[in-house]
Amino acid sequence: MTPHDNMLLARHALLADGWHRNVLLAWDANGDLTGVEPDAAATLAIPQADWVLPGMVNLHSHAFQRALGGLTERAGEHAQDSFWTWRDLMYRFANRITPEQMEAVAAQLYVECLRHGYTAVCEFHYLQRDLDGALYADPAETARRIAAASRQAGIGLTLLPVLYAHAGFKDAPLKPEQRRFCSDPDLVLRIVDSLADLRGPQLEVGAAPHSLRAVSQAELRELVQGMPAGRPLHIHVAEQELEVRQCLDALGRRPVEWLLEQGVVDERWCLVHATHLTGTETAGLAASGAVAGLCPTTEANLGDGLFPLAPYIAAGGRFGIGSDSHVSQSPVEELRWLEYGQRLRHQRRNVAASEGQRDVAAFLWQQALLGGAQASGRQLGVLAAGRRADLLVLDSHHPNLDGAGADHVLGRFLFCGNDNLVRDVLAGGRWVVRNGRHPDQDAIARRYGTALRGLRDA
Ligand code: NGQ
Ligand code: ZN
Repeated sequence: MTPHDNMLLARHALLADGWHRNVLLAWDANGDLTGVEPDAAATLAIPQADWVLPGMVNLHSHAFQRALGGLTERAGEHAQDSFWTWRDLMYRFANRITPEQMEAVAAQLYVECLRHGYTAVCEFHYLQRDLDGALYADPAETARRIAAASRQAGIGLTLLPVLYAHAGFKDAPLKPEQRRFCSDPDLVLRIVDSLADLRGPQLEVGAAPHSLRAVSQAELRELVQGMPAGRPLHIHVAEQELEVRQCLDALGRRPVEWLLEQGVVDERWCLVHATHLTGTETAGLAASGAVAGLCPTTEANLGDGLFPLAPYIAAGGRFGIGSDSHVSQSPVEELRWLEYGQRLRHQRRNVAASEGQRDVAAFLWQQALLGGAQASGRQLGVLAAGRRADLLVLDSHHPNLDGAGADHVLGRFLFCGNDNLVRDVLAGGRWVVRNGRHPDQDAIARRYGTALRGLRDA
């Protein structure tokens, strides 16, 4: 290590209150920022960069689904395709993948995420049992595979073992094709406990009741009460209208309405999708302090619907982004489509903004950072001393950024073209992408290719 390997002078860096000039960034061997000083003097020996911003958090991932990307885009011959017909195909795939293949697929995904500007991911991990539905000798076997993949890639991880106990409301028993997901609160809490050795600056462990479809009221309570204090809790909710109708029928309330009434939802929580909300639910979710986990490309791909972003922002609601099924691995695409969905819906422009922040790209990036950081349960999302050293250097020589001023650089980054403008990525104080390349991307891609061929022939 040369003396200045843990420093960077950013000619422009995006801090919590906007762009600052000549920001000297320093971090320690643990991967935490130790100094963030604007208006520093340039020293020749310190590496410099033009545009530096905090790395994005991907707050919702099912890593194994990366291997299904592009394979479910053919219209069925009988029923109209929907979220539910996609889910059948996804289940078939989920019932073939081995732990080795899961690790290879996740490593590939995480490298792609890093290369596009995500420096942390929350893994909503429900494929926990063997192909025949038995527990692995170590019940945390597949969770450890995900953690191993995150280490190979160098991405920060929030690992969320999932409670999945029913096929639907009214305690419907699991279907045979859901045998690999089967868990109860006790098992999830045991897995969480057994993963304690993995916790550290780059890895946190939370838990996730899968959805109100998959978890009863008593099971939800038992899991929440059994979790160590302060750990993140994520849940899928109100993604499809059928789910809302079934919830009304079974529980007499809409999903988010019911969940808020339980009196447990607070800042530890991330409500993933939360697509179908009444005005009262929108205000209630915003007031709870929880994060809405929005996954625009997957929600579009699966035909979910559009989140009521404008009233949610007006109510001060917190949100972040996730790539969920991984039809995209780019935060640019998620944020762009989050905004575009709203423009198409309302026939307006520049929806995601506030009184204090009228620059849509800056609003989206900063808000998704805050929400993502909160949902991750880790110290990140802001370039400030004590937070993780997770940052991106944009390619200032690309024509889209050439001559850009601070007032337009994020607009150009999010709303112009499809080249990847992320040039270098530092995650947890390590340069994991340099000049667009991850040092192990070829070996990881080879293992991914082997896994895919194995899955195809299985
Ligand atoms: C999942 N995906 O857990 O992978 C779900 C499908 C379900 C999304 N919700 C399974 N996008 O919801 O039952
Ligand atoms: Zn999901």
